[in-house]
Amino acid sequence: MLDAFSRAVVTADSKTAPIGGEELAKLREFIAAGNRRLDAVNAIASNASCMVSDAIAGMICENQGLIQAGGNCYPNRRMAACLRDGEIVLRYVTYALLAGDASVLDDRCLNGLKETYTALGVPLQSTARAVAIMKAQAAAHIKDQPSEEFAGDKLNVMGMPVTDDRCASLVAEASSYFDRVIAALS
Ligand code: PEB
Ligand code: PEB
Repeated sequence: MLDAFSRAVVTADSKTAPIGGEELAKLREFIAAGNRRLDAVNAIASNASCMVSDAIAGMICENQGLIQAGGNCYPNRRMAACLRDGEIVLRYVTYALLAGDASVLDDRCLNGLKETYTALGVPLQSTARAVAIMKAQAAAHIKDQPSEEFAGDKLNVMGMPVTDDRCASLVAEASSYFDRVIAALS
């Protein structure tokens, strides 16, 4: 498992080069933006249970066969496994966002997941849809701009200090981890 720092070391070592100016500049930026990164992780983690249940509910709203006999969220045992899996995926995305590197997600969550799902008959497209909803939710929560339209009375604004760009680079980075999950299941 790597983070932004160990990744820089491994990359430099593979080139038998010292850690160069550009790599150091990237790490300097990683540190300078560290507090907003922690806020982004906290924004997701603090809303995780609402996000997961909403994402799985949204996936089911769009494909109600999932909760009918023969669907992969039927009976309750499978519904529970599905909610649990949504929570696991979201948790590993937050680890990757904290570390600034996708390896923890790749190695400990995505490695073999498609094969496992295929063997169990878990529908990959529905899983990808739930992950895509979580991607939209995470972006809204990192920006601290979740809308009432989707949240109703569960709306949770963290009240974080707001930057001009609403942490656009962290939104993009988090989105790339969700895209990685979707790509691994396609
Ligand atoms: C991966 N998921 C399931 C299993 C495993 C995982 C290993 C089999 C064992 C079990 O049931 O616990 N576990 C999970 C994961 C890690 C891990 C990601 C990473 C560290 O250790 N069904 C749906 C939806 C989807 C779903 C599309 C999004 O219709 C999930 C939720 N996963 C689902 C279901 C099962 C499962 C197991 C329903 C149970 C399948 C079954 O028993 O028939
Ligand atoms: C499911 N939720 C969101 C989206 C969908 C759902 C389809 C849009 C995803 C996208 O853009 O691709 N929609 C929902 C659902 C049905 C449906 C269950 C069933 C009929 O059609 N916001 C908060 C809470 C947290 C939350 C803490 C409620 O403040 C969730 C739990 N859902 C949330 C967020 C978004 C969202 C989308 C933050 C992102 C969009 C936004 O807030 O504007």
